[in-house]
Parts: sequence; structure tokens; C-alpha cells
Amino acid sequence: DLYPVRRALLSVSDKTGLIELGQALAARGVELISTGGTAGALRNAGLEVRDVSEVTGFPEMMDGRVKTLHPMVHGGLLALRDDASHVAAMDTHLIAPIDLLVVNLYPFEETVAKGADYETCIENIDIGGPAMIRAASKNHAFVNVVVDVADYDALLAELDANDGQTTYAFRQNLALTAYSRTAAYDAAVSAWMAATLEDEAPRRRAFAGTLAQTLRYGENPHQKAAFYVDGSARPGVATALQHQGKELSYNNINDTDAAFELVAEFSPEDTAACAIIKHANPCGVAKGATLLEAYKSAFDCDRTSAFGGIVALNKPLDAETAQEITGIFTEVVIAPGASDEAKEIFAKKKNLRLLTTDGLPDSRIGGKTFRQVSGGILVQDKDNGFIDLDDLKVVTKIAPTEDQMRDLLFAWKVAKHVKSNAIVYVRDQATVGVGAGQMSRVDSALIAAKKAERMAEALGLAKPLTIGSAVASDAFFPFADGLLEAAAAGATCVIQPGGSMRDDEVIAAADEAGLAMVFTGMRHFRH
Ligand code: 93A
Repeated sequence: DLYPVRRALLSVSDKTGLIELGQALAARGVELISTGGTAGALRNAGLEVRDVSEVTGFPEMMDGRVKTLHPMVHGGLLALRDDASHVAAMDTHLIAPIDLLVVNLYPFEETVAKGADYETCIENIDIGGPAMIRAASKNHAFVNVVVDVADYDALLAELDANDGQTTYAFRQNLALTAYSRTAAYDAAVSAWMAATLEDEAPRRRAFAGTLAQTLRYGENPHQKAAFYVDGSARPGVATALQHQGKELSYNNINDTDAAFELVAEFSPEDTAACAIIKHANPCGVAKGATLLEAYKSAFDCDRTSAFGGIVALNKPLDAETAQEITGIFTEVVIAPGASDEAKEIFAKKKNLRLLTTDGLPDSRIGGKTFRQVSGGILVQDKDNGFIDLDDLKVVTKIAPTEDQMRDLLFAWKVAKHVKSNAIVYVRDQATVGVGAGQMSRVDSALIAAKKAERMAEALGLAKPLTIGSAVASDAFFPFADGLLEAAAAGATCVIQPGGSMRDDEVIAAADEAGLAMVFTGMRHFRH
């Protein structure tokens, strides 16, 4: 299954490493064929190269839209070398076999990420490149196809190990990489068109990502895992810069994402905010006059759970906050920047990962979320739902005070990021109890209150902080029991979507318990 590489076609947009590769191939006696820009670069470096236009007998035309789309190229890539009729066809038409294809495509994803206009994006859809990649991949029995600069060295090593030939297994692996690349490329085009046309339902778009990182393992050590990125330039865990610490794990990436998306609900122009996440749920979220204050308040919500957590900040990490964070074991800190002093403090904690970004994610921005089920993928719009003061409807006899209203809105923003059923108690813009992921809303209310009781004991407080708190429920109370549980824990005001068949009962119970309650008209299930 060894097959020699005698002739190569190189056509690359990203010319990184091209000259070195061209030189290495030429030194191994490989004949080089190339498209305009690539040929020019090779020739400038003193290499001998044939132009594709000479091979095809056609000039590159229509602004380069048609350069390699020709039987002289595709015949050379697709011909079966061991099939008499294919060999006869090559002879008749003077088609020379191409044994190696090196292509990287027009930078479509980067062009979109830069926010280029429609025409520019269209021009950056590569046609000839994917056509050749797919042809060469199909014919991997004989042909090598390299689509990534990172694979140049492996190709040369393979040639050296096999006296100028490659093994079938090697070519097969290249073909897999190549098909993954063209699939991701077309998926990026599809996603861009869907976004451009604002296709309401995500019915027709394709999905794919590009492998960014092979992970040590998945949620558990016996599960293999990897991280794929969609190429968007959005600030977040996929684009963050890691300053120190071990490689992020599968769970770290998932939790860091949850933490950063949550803290991004709070504008840094307003005030500092901090979210601490465990297993994708917040165990403390707070605003504060400073990051330090916000972190301390968030930590005080549930100190037990915060151990080994992920901390997200909405402002650049400063030295004081960094110092405080190192007080307990934390897995990851993500922030839109960090001061040099803060970085120095963290440098002493080898296991702590620090990630910084160029800003916060835009919580109002659209997008899609995906979830795998047996036999399919569920796609939906990202939950970028947002409510304002004006959207709230007071349904009880008493209305919340201004301070209560502020805490209710804070609790609501947090509840959106808590797995359902979510119940969130808040005091002074800091969570004091979070009930997450229970199958019954009553249990979420109860668990959050219990945790607050335990924290009060730990902090040496006379009574739990849920007393006098604002409480949010991510979906309506189907019965009065959940609401009564919150009232028993000491909540004095409630925010919830409303819309239950028994809203009347729930409102009556609230009035009887002396609670102020507002309806949002919007639900934030998160499963
Ligand atoms: O416009 S194309 O889709 N038409 C083609 O026939 C074609 N063949 C190769 N683009 C085409 N390519 C692409 O040109 C390659 O995928 C590569 O990205 C680029 C290299 O062009 P140059 O060698 O002129 O820099």
C-alpha cells in the first residue's frame, strides 16, 4: 500500500511554511505545480514550478474563480492508477497523475469574523479548493491531501520514513482530515447565510466546527473528548488567552463558559460583578462596588460549593481580588483582562488557570445552541431574552420597593443561568441561596433556603440571609406550594413569569403572606 509522491499541486491562501515545504519536496525530487499566487511565491524563492494554467491550457480567469476546475487537474487527482481504463484515459488526454495536493482554502471564516460585507464574503467562498480536496480525498488509495499547515512536517516525516512514499493508512488519515475541513467550511458558509438571511427557524443550516483541542478526557476519564470551535471572534472560553495552569478539561470548558456568560449579564459600566460556578450552576453571584467586594459576596453565598469552582469577573482582574481568590482552591478564573500584579499573584498558584479575553460576551446577541439526543441534534435560538422594568407587571396588592425591584431583576438574571427548576434568593444584589436542577420547584425553594441556613451558621449570623430576600423562579409556580416555601424562608418579594392555570391561587397566597410579586411574561427554562 506504499505509493510514491512524484508530482504535487500546491494552491494555498495561507502561505505560512510554503517555501520550506516547496524546498523540501523539490529536494525529494517532487515536481511542483501551482496556482498564480502560490507559484509566484515559490518562484520568488528560486524554486522550479509549473503553472496550473500551463497544465490546463487555460488561463486563470474570472478573477480567479476558475483556475483549477479542469479535467487536466481533476483527472490527475481522480484517476485510479491500477485501473487499465483510467490509465488509458490519462494516456489519451495526456493527463499527468497528481500524487500530492496541498491546499488551504480562501479564508471564509476569518472574513466573516472580521465583519466583511456580503460581496467580500461571497468572493471568499472557495470553490476550486474544496473540489480538489474532495477529489484527492476520494482517491486516497493513491493521493495524499494536506489541508493544514500544521501537517506539513508530518508529511515530510512520512516521506522520509518510506523512501519518498506514503502508506495507505497515512493517506486515509489525511483524507479524513480533509473531508472534515470541507464539511466545516461549507457549514460555515451555511451558518453565515442563515444568519444573513435571518432564517427564523434553524431548519436549513448545517453545523460543524473545527477541531481546536484534543482533550485529555470527557466528563469522565473513560470518555474520549475534544473541543471544536466555530471560528467566531466572540469573547469567550473558545477565544480566551490562557496565561497559566494545566490544560483546560472538558468540564472546565463547560463550566467556564457558563460562568462567563452569566457574569456578562452585568454591565461593567454599571458596577463590578462576579459569578462562581460549580457543575454549570452558579453557587454565588454578586455585584459590588469593587471586584473584591463582588467576589467576597458571591463567595459568601455558598462557601462549601465554591471550593474548586470557576470564577468569572466582568472587569479586569486586579491584585486585591486575585489575592482573595487564592484563599481557596479555584480551578479557573476568567476575566476581560488582568493587571500585571494580579498575574504575578496567580503565578504562585501553579494549578490555577487564568483566562483573559478582549471583553465580555454580548448577552443580547443571537445565535444557536445545540444539544444531542439519540439519533439527532436539537437546535434552538440562544436564550438572549431580556426583560426591563417596563415589562414587569405587579400582580399583588403591594408593589415592590425600588430596592426590592433592583434585587428582583438581579435574581431574575441569575435564574436565567441556573438549571431548572431554578429558585434564586437575593439580598443587596448578591445571591444568598440558589436551588438548581430539582425535579420539583418546591424542592429547589427548600434546598436553596437550607443552604442559606447552613451559610448563616458558618458565617455566625443570627438568621439566614433569605429573611427579607427577593426570590426569582425561572418558570411559573404551578401551585402555591413553591411560593409558600419561599415565603417560609423569609422572602418578601417574588419575580416569576406567571401564566399558570392557577395564577389566581398563587397571587392570593402571595397577598396573604404579605409578599409583593411581579410577573415577567417570559420564562427561562434551562435544562
Ligand atoms: O476561486 S476558486 O474557487 N477557483 C478555483 O478554481 C481555485 N483553485 C484553487 N479558488 C481556487 N483555488 C484557491 O486559490 C485555493 O483553495 C487557494 O486557497 C487559493 C490559492 O490561490 P493563489 O495560488 O493564487 O494564491
